Amino acid sequence: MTSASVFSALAPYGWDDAWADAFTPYDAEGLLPGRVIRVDRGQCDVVTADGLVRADTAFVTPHDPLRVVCTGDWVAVEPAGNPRYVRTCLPRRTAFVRSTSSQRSEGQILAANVDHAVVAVSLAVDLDLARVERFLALAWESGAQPVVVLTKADLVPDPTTLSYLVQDVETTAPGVPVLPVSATRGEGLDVLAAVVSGGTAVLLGQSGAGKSTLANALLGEDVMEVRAARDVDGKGRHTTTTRNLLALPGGGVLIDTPGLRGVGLYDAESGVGQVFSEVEALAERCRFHDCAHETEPGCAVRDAIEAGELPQRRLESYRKLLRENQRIAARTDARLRAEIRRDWKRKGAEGRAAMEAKRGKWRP
Ligand SMILES: Nc1nc2c(ncn2[C@@H]2O[C@H](COP(=O)(O)OP(=O)(O)OP(=O)(O)O)[C@@H](O)[C@H]2O)c(=O)[nH]1
Ligand SMILES: [Mg+2]
Ligand SMILES: [Zn+2]
Repeated sequence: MTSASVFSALAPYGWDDAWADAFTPYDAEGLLPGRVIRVDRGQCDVVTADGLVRADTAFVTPHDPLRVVCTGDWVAVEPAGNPRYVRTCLPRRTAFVRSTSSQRSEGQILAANVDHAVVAVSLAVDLDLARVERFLALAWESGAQPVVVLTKADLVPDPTTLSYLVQDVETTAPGVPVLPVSATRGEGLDVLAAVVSGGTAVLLGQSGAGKSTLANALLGEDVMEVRAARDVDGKGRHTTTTRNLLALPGGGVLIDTPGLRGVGLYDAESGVGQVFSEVEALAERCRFHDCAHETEPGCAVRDAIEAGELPQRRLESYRKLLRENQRIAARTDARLRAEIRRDWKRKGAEGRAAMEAKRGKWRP
């Protein structure tokens, strides 16, 4: 396969010179480059210059859940065989990771090599700013640029109300564009199409937020299944069940994901810092370096709250997410330490067995 034909086939999926460079050693082995568009129980669909290939991921299923093949990954696939195996996964540029549940400390990777994390928030239900902050912390942490889209803007016909809602989210999301959109009326879609045309975007948000409807609107055809209209928001079962990568006609790549009820933070300290950048900027002006913004004199954060410049809710939310992140980090540390101890024990046992075998004492 010539590199020109690989480029023309894969450029719509985000292939570029840097990926081609990273792939050089695998090219020499005769493997095919491709992008994972869906993962499903040990199998994945990979778009290659040869067309769509169903490949087995048994080769590249490590113990570390953050290194399992995921939608958006660039991989090297065997040119033939039944089944065909994914032989390696190229190092990721970015990765969106959440913790699997609040009880466990394992991370789950939701999408790889994403440039824009588009957080879909439905205007059909009350805004939950704390949830938006949580999504944004993980989005920043992933290395992608976050964008908030307020979906179903047609359900808020009063422009003043809509602009207040946008402002509320904007104060919650410093440095993040907030875009009201309506898939039914088309408002905001041109701006969103322009944003996502520059690379790979992932759509994230609660079930029923309208992610797949947006994906279809951007695609210009009904590729993704959409929930029945009477089953309006939230409660029902998820309509989208796998993460799907789609090449957009106007350029760019979109990953539609199943709705997330919530996202647990996973090692997201710098992401949290970015979501609350105005709080952290204020904190730098506190008299004490380790100010807890409680009763300390000369606290710039409390001053800003009293002056009405910083909502009290923001400070509380900031503290809550920082604490949650520390808990997760501590648990991850504890888990890693336990794994290391287990490893030592195993090595110790193996060493003893080997020695005893040498001395002729060991019985299998
Ligand atoms: N009024 C209005 N309804 C919309 C709009 N976009 C989506 N909806 C409706 O919202 C419902 C949910 O849309 P989906 O696109 O399936 O939501 P989703 O976020 O993909 O949901 P999951 O796949 O379960 O995560 C559907 O009934 C849509 O018709 C919009 O712009 N305006
Ligand atoms: Mg969907
Ligand atoms: Zn302070």
